[in-house]
Amino acid sequence: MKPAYTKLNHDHLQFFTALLGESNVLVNEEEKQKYGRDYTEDFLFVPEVVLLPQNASEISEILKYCNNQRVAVTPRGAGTGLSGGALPLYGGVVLSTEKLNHILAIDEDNFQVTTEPGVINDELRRAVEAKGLFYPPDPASKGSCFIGGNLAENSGGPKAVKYGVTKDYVLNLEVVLPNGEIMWTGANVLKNSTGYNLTQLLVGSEGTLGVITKVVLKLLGKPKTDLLMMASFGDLVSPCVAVSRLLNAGITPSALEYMERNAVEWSMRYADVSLELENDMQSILLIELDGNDGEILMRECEQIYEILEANKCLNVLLADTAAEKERLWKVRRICGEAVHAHSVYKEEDTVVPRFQLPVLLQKVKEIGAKYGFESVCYGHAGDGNLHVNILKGELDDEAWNHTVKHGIREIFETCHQLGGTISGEHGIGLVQKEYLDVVFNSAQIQLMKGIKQVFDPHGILNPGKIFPD
Ligand code: 2HG
Ligand code: ZN
Repeated sequence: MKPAYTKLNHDHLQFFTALLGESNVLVNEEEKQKYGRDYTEDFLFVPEVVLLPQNASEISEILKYCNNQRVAVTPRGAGTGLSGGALPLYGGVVLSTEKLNHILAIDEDNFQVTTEPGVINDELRRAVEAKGLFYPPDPASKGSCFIGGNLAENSGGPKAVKYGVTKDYVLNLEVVLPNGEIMWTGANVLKNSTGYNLTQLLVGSEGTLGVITKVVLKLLGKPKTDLLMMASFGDLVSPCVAVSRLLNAGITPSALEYMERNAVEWSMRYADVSLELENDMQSILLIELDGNDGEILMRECEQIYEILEANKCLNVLLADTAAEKERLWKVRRICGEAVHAHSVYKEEDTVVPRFQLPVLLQKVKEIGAKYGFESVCYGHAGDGNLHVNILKGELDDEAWNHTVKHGIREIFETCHQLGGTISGEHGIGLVQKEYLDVVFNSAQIQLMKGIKQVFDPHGILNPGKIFPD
């Protein structure tokens, strides 16, 4: 049964205007439409109002009021998400965190940064780098996505293979609960065995348990140098085999990114970058090494050459300037946008233990052939995290809306059988919730729903996400 939420009326809008000021309450249709989309497929869910609070106490007042009035509230970062997490399914309020956009303190002694959620990932990274510090998680959309969205989805990115994902850097959160209560979840320390770990429960909870208003992140020292190689292969799976060999040889690259040919070509065209590709190239692997000693990296690079050669590599290019590295990275980072520009598509964020990646890749293609769809794959080979982009192409609406879903289910069942799961870094949100039963039984889903009930008994916060209808 769908929950019934209160529709907003004049009194509600007046309350919001008195609290936030007119300019922070958006009711204009065109503006509301902008907040009704994210990067997920071509969905549009228009909210009844968009609120732009500036601090935790305003967010507390909004949530307290909406909780009492049973108004649906959908928190939103930059709207770059790929699982529909920021879409206001039931209308109501979109609560944008864009005005909580300050880096509050960089603690150079303790290697920590305290920031608000509306800061862009790359701005934070650059601010700490200016002090010789390093915040590794760098999703492809780092130039526009917010730290708050990264926290909500537990985002990864290319550096995860060496440095881990967002959750590995979160020490403490200030969060506003649906009843308006403001609290810190942990402590600004590197070790903590004090009670349940509310901090990590909130990370990756997709804005369904509370609104994060501040975060304390752990930092590292900035590596002094890096190397980038592009290896091309004449088939689809050899790069994934090479990845395992390379890691087994004791080398831990700071990125191991996979792209199949179509992804490379479409991204080159979309980004206006030209690379020389061999005629028989079917896939590429980007390999980045980082560290403090260039000579050590060069030695590892030679070792990598040997491993690649032994694993059906056609050619290796070593990017020798910053501009060349940037060009290669641009092609990889823009994949999602390039595919989006090419065709309507559904994005599946599959993840398996990395040794199983060749098996997954082959199964994805077989399942595509069985159900009649084409896919373009790219992703984080070092993490076993493959983004499977299923293209609408020539498929009719019936096939797109129904048949393809059976294929997606089969892909997810394959992930599960291989010891993996249905999202590595994009979240369940709206688009994957109907497949949650592939990886969780009803006892597990009930346990999670129970947690949601404790935090949000009236179900006002980001309704319609994660759990199947
Ligand atoms: C990718 O690997 C990303 O291309 C896209 O997962 C997600 O950064 C993003 O928004
Ligand atoms: Zn990714």
